[in-house]
Amino acid sequence: MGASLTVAALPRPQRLALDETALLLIDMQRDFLEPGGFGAALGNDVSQLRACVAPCAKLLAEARRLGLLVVHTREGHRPDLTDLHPEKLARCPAGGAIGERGPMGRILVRGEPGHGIIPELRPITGEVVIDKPGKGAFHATDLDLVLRRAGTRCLIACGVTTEVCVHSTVREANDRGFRVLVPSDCCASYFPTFHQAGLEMIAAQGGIFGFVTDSASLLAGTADIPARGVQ
Ligand code: C5J
Repeated sequence: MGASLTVAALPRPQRLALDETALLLIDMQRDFLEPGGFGAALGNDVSQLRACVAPCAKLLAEARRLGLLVVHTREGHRPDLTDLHPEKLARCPAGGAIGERGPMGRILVRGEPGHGIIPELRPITGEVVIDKPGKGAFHATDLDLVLRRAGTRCLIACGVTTEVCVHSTVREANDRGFRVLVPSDCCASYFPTFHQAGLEMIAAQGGIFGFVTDSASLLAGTADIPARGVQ
C-alpha cells in the first residue's frame, strides 16, 4: 500500500492516499500575475496575487519529491482566436482585449510571453500542462481523461484566481466525483473579500464543493515520507 497522510482541513480532516492525489496549479501565468497582462488590462492590482507564489512553490517542490502527479493549467486562446467565444471577447476592455498586443505579447494568446507560467512555478519534464479556453479546467480539455488514466481521486487545487478559475475548476471536479482540497494560502484573488468568501463557500454545508486547508497543514505530515520523485 502506498503512503498516505491525514491533513487538517475544514470542515473536517482529510486522509490522502498519495498515489491517488494530484497537485493542480491553476493559471499561474504571467498574464494574471505580472503587470501588462490580462489581469492588469481588466483594471486589477496584480500585486494582490503575489502572496500565493511562495506557498505554491513549496508545495510544488514537495509534490515533486513525493512523485505526485503535477498538472499545470493555462487559460488562453489559439492565435486565430477560433476558440474565443464572442461573449468572452465582448466583456474585454477597449485597448486590453484578448488577442490585442500588450507589453507581454498578444493578451491571453497561446505561445505569447504573457501566456507562460511564471518562472517560480515553471513545469518540468513529465508534468502535464493543460491549455484551456475557459475558466473551468475541465471545459473543452482532456483533464478528466488525464486524471482518470493516472488513477487520481483527490486533487489539491492551487492557483489564481480563487473565485474565478480555481472555483470553476473545483466545482467541475466535485461534480465529476473528485475530492478537492484547496490550500487557502496557495490561491489568491485581486479582491481579498472574494478570496475569503470563495474559500468559505467551498467548505460550507459539510464541504459542499470540497475542503479548505493550508500549505503548512499539507506539509506537516510529509517530511517522514521517503522521496519517490524528482529531487
Ligand atoms: C480570470 C482566472 N480571473 N484564471 N481567470 O479571468 O481566474
